[in-house]
Amino acid sequence: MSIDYQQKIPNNVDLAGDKTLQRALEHWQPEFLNWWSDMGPEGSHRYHCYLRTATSVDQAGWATFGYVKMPDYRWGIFLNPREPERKIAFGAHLGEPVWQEVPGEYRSNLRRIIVTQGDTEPASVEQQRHLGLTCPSMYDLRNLFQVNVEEGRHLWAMVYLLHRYFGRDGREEAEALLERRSGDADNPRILGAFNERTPDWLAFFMFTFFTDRDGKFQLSALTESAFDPLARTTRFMLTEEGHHMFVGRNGIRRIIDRTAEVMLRERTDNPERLRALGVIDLPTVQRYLNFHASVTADLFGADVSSNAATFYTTGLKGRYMETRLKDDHLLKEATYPVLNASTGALMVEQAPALNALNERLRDDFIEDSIAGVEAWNVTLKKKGIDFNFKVPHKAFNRQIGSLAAARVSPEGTVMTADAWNARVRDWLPSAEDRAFVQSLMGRVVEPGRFANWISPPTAGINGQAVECEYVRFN
Ligand code: BYC
Repeated sequence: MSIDYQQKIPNNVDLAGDKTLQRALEHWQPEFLNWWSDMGPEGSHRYHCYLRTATSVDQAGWATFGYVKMPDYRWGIFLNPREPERKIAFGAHLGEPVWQEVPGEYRSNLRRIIVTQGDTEPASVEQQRHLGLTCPSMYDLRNLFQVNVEEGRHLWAMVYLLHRYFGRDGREEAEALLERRSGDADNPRILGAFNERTPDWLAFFMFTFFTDRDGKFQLSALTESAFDPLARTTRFMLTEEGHHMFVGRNGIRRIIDRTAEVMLRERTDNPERLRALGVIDLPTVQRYLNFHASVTADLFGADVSSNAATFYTTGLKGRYMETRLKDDHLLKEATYPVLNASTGALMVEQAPALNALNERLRDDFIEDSIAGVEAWNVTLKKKGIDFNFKVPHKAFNRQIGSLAAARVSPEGTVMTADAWNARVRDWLPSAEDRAFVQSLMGRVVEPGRFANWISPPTAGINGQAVECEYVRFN
């Protein structure tokens, strides 16, 4: 179904057929635009940017490219088409038709999941709002803006569900989504990683590599939901998420590529010398990686969680690739391994699989992250550079769940707090590391030019040249 862009709010949910809902969302729209003006990408309001906008959810139309004045981006509401025969794939309602309305008894849990998901979207825009001022190229600036507008659209996706299915409570929650602020002491965003700063482009690429990957796994789990409108909207969000992870994966690869080039030319791996030459030494990249991987691992919640068990049993949130898994989809008798560090060493314990669903999703995420990082190692190996990036052990630097009580090295050794603190500068970015990376951040915006610390991409966006004028400053 094609999307009607003549409407105030582009949508494929027949908003015009529900005047009350349409009015409520048209009331929220200016509040969203005010928030975007205050908290969206700094200085971007007059720019015209080469962006993709969804014009339909099918293959042909979901990515239409053209220049768009940034605040005029058409944030809209797009759900994947309904599959009339779709059945619930897990939990107590296994085999029953999926729900088109919210069952009263699950209302509060479902609202909580949707609010938590929705909260991450504006949070990430807030975290990234200053990055345009220090972009390494016009190509990267465009990618940042693409990510930002789509996170804005993902907020719209959750706000639609809140308004459409949760009445007054939903409308209040939709307003609160525009009131919380990333990092605010009094009214912070809900989840930890979304209150961290994203102060530089290395952090941005790590965020899009790891934290958007949490998005991939959480959204995938929600595409299995028995609440069909949530499943259909997250399915479409996932198509957009792919580009965000591409930005991270490719951004880091280009940083590594550039550093490797200078290492080979100068025949050195000395971090001080490399820094003096204006590129980011690989151990610093690894420390950023350790930080973002561990903060993102926390986003999956506690390793043993009764919430997770309830969400699954009641059909609200499934596992990654639920319908492809070959088991009973009830998990009443099953167990799943979790780690316990209380004895001073990491011990594997079997927990009830239902309670360990956060851990399972975290494990799926880690496996996917390792595969992504391996691709960077292949790049280095091809160049003959002996350096291996590693995803830290999942118990490293945790703040959520039972492992938060333990101090564990990136290799997985349990340590005393003193011993851990003595090594932390080797593992996590220090203030000096961050200051150094910050010192490289200057604004490069001439088409086709790139900052010294990053290689150009191998291809432009949507078949355009790398030198294309992706952003017109006007
Ligand atoms: N920080 O039983 P637990 C994305 C809280 S990213 C702070 O484990 P549960 C994106 C928890 O709320 C995807 N608090 O919780 C990426 C609970 O609090 P209460 C976002 C945390 O419910 C990039 C308590 O600790 N989507 O899309 O099983 C850019 C007990 O924990 C944290 C979702 O997350 C934390 N990290 O699991 C833009 C999906 N972790 O109730 C976008 C929706 C836990 O005791 N959310 N807590 O006060 C969920 O499914 C679940 O809420 C969670 C938590 C998996 C996050």
